[in-house]
Amino acid sequence: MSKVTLFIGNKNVSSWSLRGYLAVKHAGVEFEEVLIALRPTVDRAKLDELTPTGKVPTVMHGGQYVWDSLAICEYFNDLNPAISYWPENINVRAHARCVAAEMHSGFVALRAQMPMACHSIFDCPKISGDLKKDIDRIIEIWTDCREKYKSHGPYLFGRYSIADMMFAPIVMRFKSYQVPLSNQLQEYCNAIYNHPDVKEWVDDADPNDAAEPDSR
Ligand SMILES: N[C@@H](CCC(=O)N[C@@H](CS)C(=O)NCC(=O)O)C(=O)O
Repeated sequence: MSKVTLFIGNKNVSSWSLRGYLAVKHAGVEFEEVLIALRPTVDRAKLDELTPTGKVPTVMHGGQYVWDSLAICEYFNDLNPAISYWPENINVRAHARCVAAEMHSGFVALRAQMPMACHSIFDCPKISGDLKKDIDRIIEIWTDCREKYKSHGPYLFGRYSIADMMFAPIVMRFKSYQVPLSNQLQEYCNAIYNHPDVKEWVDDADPNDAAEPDSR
């Protein structure tokens, strides 16, 4: 396979980068990781020089740029037909694609008010308004998935999939902001924290990279 390079932001805070990283790691390929600083200040010159959109995650594979976390997930799924990235059954796969897309395009209040900071623990803020709507919807999605697919494994659709990659940064946020969850959902969160690829990301993350409410 030609060389894979993954451009990411600071691991403690760059939630979109985490999604791209999980997609590349799941493929089991060797890759070079290039950190572009978002903290303490954004290295705008490097972002603009090394990525087509000035954003991370971005992958460079051979001559091909792939930017945007969901496109990176789909690219590695296409490259590795023998590795499961989506559920096999077409209806379950449609469900998984819906919730992954919903995460990718939504939850703006949650992203702004509870920025990811893998190593930090904060007091739970007052959960009301749009933040409450976002959290309630995520709890609804996760509960529905776990009830339907729990007999197939510990992840949203039983086996680990792109849906889990998309929601992994939400699991991090729920831990940091101590969002109360049912036992069933706490078990799901534990499965994500204990996933080897997630653990490796968190272990590498620098706790000194601070979180700010800015929807990263
Ligand atoms: N929709 C994009 C979002 C990418 C994104 O906003 N990345 C943030 C870091 S987590 C970024 O590069 N920010 C730099 C900037 O906008 O200046 C994706 O899914 O990859």
